[in-house]
Amino acid sequence: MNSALFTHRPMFSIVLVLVFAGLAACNTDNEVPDDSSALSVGTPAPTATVDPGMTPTPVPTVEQPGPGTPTSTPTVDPGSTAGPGVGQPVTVTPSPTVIGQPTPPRTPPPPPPTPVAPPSPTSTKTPSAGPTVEPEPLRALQLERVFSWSSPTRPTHLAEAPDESGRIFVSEQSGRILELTGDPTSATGSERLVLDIRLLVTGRANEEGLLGFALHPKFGENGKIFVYYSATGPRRSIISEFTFQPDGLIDPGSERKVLEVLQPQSNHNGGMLAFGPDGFLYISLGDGGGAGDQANNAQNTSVVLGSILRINIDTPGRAYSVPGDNPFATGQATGLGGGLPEIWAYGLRNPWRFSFDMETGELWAGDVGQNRVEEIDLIVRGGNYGWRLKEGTDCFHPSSGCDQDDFVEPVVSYSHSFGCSVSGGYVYRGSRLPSLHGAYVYGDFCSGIIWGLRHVNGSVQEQMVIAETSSSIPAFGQTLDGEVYVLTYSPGIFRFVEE
Ligand SMILES: [Ca+2]
Repeated sequence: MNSALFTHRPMFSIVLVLVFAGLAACNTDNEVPDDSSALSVGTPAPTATVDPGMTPTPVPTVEQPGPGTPTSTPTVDPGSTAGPGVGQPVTVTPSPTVIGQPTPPRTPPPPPPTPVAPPSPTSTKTPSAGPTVEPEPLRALQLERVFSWSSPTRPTHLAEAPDESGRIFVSEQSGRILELTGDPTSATGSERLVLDIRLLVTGRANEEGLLGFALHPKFGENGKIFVYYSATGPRRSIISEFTFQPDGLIDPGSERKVLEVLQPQSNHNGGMLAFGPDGFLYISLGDGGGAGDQANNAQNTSVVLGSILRINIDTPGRAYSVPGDNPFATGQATGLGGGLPEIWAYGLRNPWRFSFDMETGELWAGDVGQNRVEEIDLIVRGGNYGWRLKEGTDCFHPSSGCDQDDFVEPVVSYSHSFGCSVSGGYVYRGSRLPSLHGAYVYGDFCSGIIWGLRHVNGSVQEQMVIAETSSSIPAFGQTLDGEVYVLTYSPGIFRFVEE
């Protein structure tokens, strides 16, 4: 049954108000979402469902920026000193097969993000049974092109099917998903188009499009894939389920809409989808766009904008249900002390990419800043990440004297001297690179800088620039063996290598 779209009525109203308020005049800012947070991993996925309390209503649409995507207007926020906005046409130096090779150090050298008091770890997930790797100190790495026969255009995500098939998929912002087959390091392989919904997806703006996808944890049994895309009439974000056919292709006619969210502006759409170790689907949504979150959506828990949501999509007969242990599962959408039941964490500006540490279950996110600071967060249940009162560790609104006590501080942050739009990555759990094992890898869309961050027992133990590229880096991907891949506009997909 195709149906069930929803928008909480309160939000629907607010969105409409925003639309008519003519926020179009807002500056465009560069932002990229990221992921963060420590989920209570290891806890049995509650199957109890709490009625969201919302009846499926015609879902309004909203748009969000693509990877590091710029706002509806592909213009760089005048206030930004950084490079081109994410997702914008960025001048990329034709990259050789290997990027990151003898690259002259940039000036000024990227300063290590400022370590900030990290949120207390809440993850308790049992480490997965994998090869035991003794971590070595972080070191500079090179980037080697892989899947050399494939050059996805404006890639947004890469993931491996969570079964034994070894199937790897990569999405393009325009609305296509490709399957890559073959040894990543071999000279030959194949690329197959498995889904093309370009006619459903709008890409009018830099931050809109097919922004993310997630394969169902039981993909091997049900062949389900969830896709996040932007649509028009009205402008909205749609999260839909599709099903693979026996021939290995996704049936475009199998769409079942799970959630629709009106978007007042074309930028700040979040767009990441991922299943947590608890089996629930997590969804990132930006603050609604424009600049400065003029409507204060991120701090308003009666709207889903500026949040990471957590829902149970395995609910027979319903589009989805809300896990009983969501922070506002039994609350009312009244703001103070309550909120929409789908919200897992809020106070986020544009959490473009987030991911779960496949060993600890912690939820890492990169939240794209406004004009000055990019941040990496560990997302915890019910956490308020501070936007728009704070941008990273700085006060934003008000510009001084902002509340310093009630927000979860970033794990690390960096100024726009080193980029302009953070692309959250993954914790490397592969066995090939001991120096990267257990380190969270993230980058900046605008500067092409990639950092490694080792966070141990709630503290930043190590952090350094592990690679510098001349490419826009919209996102990273990870395969089941823990390897981390770098998606670029160079074009091409890369992996880290030593020496
Ligand atoms: Ca923040």
